[in-house]
Amino acid sequence: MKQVLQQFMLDGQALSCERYGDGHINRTYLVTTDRPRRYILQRISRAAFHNIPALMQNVAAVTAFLAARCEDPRMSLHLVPTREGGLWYQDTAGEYWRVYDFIEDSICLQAPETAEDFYQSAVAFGSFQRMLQDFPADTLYETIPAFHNTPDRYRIFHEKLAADRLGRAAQVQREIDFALAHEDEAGTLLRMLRHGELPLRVTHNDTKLNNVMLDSKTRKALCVIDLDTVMPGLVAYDFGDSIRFGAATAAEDEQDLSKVGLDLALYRRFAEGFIPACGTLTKEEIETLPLGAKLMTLECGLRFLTDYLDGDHYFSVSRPGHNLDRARTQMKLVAETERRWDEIQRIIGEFLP
Ligand code: ADP
Ligand code: GN1
Ligand code: MG
Repeated sequence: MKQVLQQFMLDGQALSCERYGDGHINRTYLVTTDRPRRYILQRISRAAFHNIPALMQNVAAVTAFLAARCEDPRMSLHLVPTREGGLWYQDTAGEYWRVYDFIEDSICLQAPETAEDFYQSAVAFGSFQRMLQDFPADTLYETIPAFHNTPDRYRIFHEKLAADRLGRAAQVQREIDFALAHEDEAGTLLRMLRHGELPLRVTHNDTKLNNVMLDSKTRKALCVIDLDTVMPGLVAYDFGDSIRFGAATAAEDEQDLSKVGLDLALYRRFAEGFIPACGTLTKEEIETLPLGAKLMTLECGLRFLTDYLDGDHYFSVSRPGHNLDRARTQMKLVAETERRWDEIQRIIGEFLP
């Protein structure tokens, strides 16, 4: 790791470099130095991203755009260049590395401790979306093509199911049946987009609570992180993915499904923060937020199940059956969303113009 760190313009000598955080995609390290400065070092996932130089151009453009609009430097991510002035370093094994300033005096939560924490994350993601309204969307490279194209996720699921490389399908017939029973509705948002009923915006696309930092003293929203999937998308994706993760009553990988439900007070609190912070949303955009929550949860469950069938190549796992446990919580959440659909619609209805 020393050799990797030497490539970057760090302030001072690196003293330690340890695994950090709970992301499922990149390999993240916290770097301390002999100065007060700390850094985040990341090995960018080659399983997830197939053109990392183009991804890094996106990240550099988005961070520069946001930094110009935020008065506090802790409010946007800051990339540390390599000694040659580059955005990343590629090692002899072909792995790509990047370094960010560590966002000091901040917290990153795996679940909201209070409804106010979740509200603050909603303000952060809504403001992020609003600030990027003037970003030139056509300059963004699509880091993961068809990322939230749920029908395309089904296409891949069918492929992996047919291959059944590890012979796992027979043991997960219930989950497969659940996925298949929901396939018909997977294309609803994309159909609306195609018919011109919803605008394409620049969205974050991975709005988990642990992709936002809150100020540890004020506990106010500070900075949105994990910008690898910033691409054109629908506002319902960002609303939906936040609800999927943060309004759930249990962790994404909870094994006791009786604990997995949807907290509608948190759902409402998120809407209260997110919708006004986005600025101008159309009536149709607001109306599709509940569907965004349902489809993002369905899609995520399907992706976990697909990765389980394929041998756990994509998401980091730390125990056997981890992706299957995750798929099960998402499916339970979809079922809960359906059971409470009228209440959910009513809540969002209160925000219609
Ligand atoms: P992944 O794509 O694997 O989720 P992230 O970029 O989200 O990777 O980073 C993983 C975790 O590392 C985050 O959830 C957060 O806890 C921490 N982290 C990432 N960047 C920073 C930063 N600049 N300052 C402080 N913590 C960070
Ligand atoms: C991944 O990178 P991370 O852990 O913030 C994934 C998201 C999933 C999420 C499920 C690039 O997010 O799409 O919703 O796991 N990111 C990518 O927890 O695939
Ligand atoms: Mg992350």
